[in-house]
Amino acid sequence: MKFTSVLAAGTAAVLALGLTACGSSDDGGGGGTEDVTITMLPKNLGNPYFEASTAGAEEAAGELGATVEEVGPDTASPDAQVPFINTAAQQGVAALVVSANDPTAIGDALQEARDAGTKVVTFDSDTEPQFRDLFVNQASAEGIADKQLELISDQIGGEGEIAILSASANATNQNAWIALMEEKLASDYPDIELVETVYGDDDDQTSFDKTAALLQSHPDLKGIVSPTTVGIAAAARYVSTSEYKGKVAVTGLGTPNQMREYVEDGTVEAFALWNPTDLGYLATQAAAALAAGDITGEEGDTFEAGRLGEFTVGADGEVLLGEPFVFDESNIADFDF
Ligand code: RAM
Repeated sequence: MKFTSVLAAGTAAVLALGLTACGSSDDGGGGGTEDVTITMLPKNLGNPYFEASTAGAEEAAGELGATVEEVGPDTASPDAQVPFINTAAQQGVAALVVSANDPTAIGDALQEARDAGTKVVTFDSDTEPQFRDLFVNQASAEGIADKQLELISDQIGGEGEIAILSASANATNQNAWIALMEEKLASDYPDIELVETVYGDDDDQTSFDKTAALLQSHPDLKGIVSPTTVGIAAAARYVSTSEYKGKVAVTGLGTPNQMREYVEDGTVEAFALWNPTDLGYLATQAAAALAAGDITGEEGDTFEAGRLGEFTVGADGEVLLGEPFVFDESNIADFDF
């Protein structure tokens, strides 16, 4: 897939993901989105993935007349987000948009915020469903798991030892993808053996060190799957200047801006992701629709999400952005996030 250079990268990404601009306006029956206050709470600060999702949140808020403030912890530990949730509730913000570091550890804090009238949207990494009004999911967990297995299998010739370098040990999103990858490996990839799963905590240095340790402990390792943008970038950086370059495949989920140099230098053949800017944009549109009373989060509710068009709430209060997209040498220059 190729795009002309006159297209803005964000637009190119939207087109690549099969999403069309629509420009429709909020026509719901609620009180309007103007002056709605939204707190954006990523897993941790300093991760370019979440910087992109917050940029999408700000874009949506600008269109809606709402305001967004991003806050968050430095580390992606299970309950590090609790004080930020408490503060948002005390401030009486209309909606909280959060990527959870743990499915339950922030549950009580979220419930208190909801009792105080704040709508809660999880995006990227969910909590258990009872703690939030909606989950804006980037792609189906099965689709994300399958895509990463296809990539690693292709890159190691369908056989050999692989390891997983994940984010934090409690992350809802990575753990769901890993569980599905384990199941699918057992049923569909009999010649690939998952020898170890390690956790880099979405911290660059920890992920880098865990990569080194994996390669030392498993001399026959043929590939590393890292379902986190922080992990895959750190693994690729380690491998790119090591004896393993060209011998050990690195794939998983990455941002094009962080991975470009490793695709161009041949360390990485291909990896996947969705558009995190669109994800933040959609989550903010959903939060504003809830806050304005246009939707309640019931299955079947529909809302207009600006340039992304209309979305419908599915089972368990889930809204789906789209499908994962594969980046490789042929298209990586076309993206800027
Ligand atoms: C990291 C985070 C995020 C995840 C991406 C793929 O940025 O762990 O939650 O969705 O990777």
